[in-house]
Amino acid sequence: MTRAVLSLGSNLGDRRAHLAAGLAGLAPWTRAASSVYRTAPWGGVDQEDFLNLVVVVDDGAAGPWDWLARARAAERDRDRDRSDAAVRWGPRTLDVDVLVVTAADGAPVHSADPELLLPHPRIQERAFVLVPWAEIAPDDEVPGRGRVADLLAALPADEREGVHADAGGPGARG
Ligand code: PH2
Ligand code: MG
Ligand code: MG
Repeated sequence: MTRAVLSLGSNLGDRRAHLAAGLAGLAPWTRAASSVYRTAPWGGVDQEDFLNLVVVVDDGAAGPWDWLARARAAERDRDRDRSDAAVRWGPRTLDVDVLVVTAADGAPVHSADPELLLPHPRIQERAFVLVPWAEIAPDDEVPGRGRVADLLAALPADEREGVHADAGGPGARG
């Protein structure tokens, strides 16, 4: 079995529909899904708020590149722009990021491939990742960095304050 934690985000078009489709695509492997959060844009680009959530997935046969392929497939399904014209940290119909992967023997998977950096390099800077993750798996370890709940507690208050429970409620099906 490999377990992975994925972050889903959307701030372009019908955000709820994009997230719901992403969740549906990942449903065969999903063990836990956080509720939906409305989050201030991270990264300095002036844009609409995002909706974000986190899922825990597992699949005995899947390696890290399979999780990336499934994430990319979910993005393609929502016509995600991956051209050079797309702004770094700019608006997305659907973004699915692989945060961490754990091998069958419990060992964390590390990857320095620029296409798939594991663990994801910016987890500890992002309340939009840590708040939903801490809701469903606060004791998860980010290899080399610490426990999810501790990383969240260590964030500056203004970063945490940009993340709010979404009125649409859990599961992004509304
Ligand atoms: N994704 C980005 C850039 N900035 N900010 C928030 N709040 N949530 C995101 O998912 C996000 C972002 C590009 O992937
Ligand atoms: Mg991404
Ligand atoms: Mg991203």
